[in-house]
Amino acid sequence: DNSALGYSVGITLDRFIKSKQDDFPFASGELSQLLRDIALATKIVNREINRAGLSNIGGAFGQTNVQGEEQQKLDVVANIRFTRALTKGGEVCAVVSEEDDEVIDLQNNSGKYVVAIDPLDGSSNIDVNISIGTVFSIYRRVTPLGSPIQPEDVMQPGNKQVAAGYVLYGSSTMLVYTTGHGVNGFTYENSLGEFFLSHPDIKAPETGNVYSINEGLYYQMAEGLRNFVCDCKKKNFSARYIGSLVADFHRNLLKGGIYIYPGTDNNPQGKLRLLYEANALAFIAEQAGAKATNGIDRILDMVPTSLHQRTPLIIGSRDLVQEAESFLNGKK
Ligand code: AHM
Ligand code: MG
Repeated sequence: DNSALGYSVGITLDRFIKSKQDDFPFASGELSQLLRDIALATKIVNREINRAGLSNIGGAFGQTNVQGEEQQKLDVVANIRFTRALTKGGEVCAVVSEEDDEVIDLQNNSGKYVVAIDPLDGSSNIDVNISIGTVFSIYRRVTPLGSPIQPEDVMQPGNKQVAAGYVLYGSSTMLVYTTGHGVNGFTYENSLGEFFLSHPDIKAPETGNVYSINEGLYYQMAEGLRNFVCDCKKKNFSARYIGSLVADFHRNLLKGGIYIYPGTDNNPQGKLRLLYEANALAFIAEQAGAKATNGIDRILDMVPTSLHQRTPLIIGSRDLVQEAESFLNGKK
């Protein structure tokens, strides 16, 4: 029962977005519409994911297309679905996607917003029926409406995000997002085809006893982080690592814990991407009272220098992130 929080029970995502829009009568409603566009694409992608295991026997289900072509990979399908929704919606002028080397210029110079997206994250888990996710960031363009998009429209630091969210395709499908006024989570009801507010005003625990890191990288990471990992073990923390960023992040956000993707000897900037992975989750983390750093700087203050730039990521419960930073910087 959410009534104590001022929400009626059973509020749908559409209604929730509308109720927030009503707080800003002079706003144009384009951001609200953009969020709805993303939610609709999410439902389509969710349907494709649910069918994924059937794709090899697709012929029997009429799923091979008329040309008899092989099914496209799910991450490619998700990319097409999201870019199509963003193109048709009309609020967006440019998209940065993990699946595309270059910025996608939607040739819509009246679009106010720029979207950075990882349409389907957790590639190693896609084929094996394990939780995967979508991550997105929304920025307002900085150059004048009506003019062609410029690099500065897409290369904005995370602290300029106007909204960010993720979708977790897990045992249930959830959409979690922020517009800078707290974090709210919605769970998908399959038979009704609707997201319902299930996790209003998410607040992350200040600490926790879960650490999430690919320990296979142990001998390649900084000594300070190794010491932090050892400290977690000494404290009898639980190790939990799905290998899908959204799923690992979501668990730690709700239950308390820390996720680390470190820089390594071979990859000093780690693996994760600043523009469409780290920034969105950092914004959500901070809005929920958690923290995100690259070990030196706040993620949200990093000024991007390239589209697909990587960054080490330490994210999660406030106290644990501070602790990891102290170890990393040799203060412990
Ligand atoms: P991807 O964009 O190729 O899917 O890679 C990102 C994923 C994250 O979801 C996950 O946290 C990380 O890679 C896992 O990497 P590793 O297998 O090196 O631990
Ligand atoms: Mg990814």
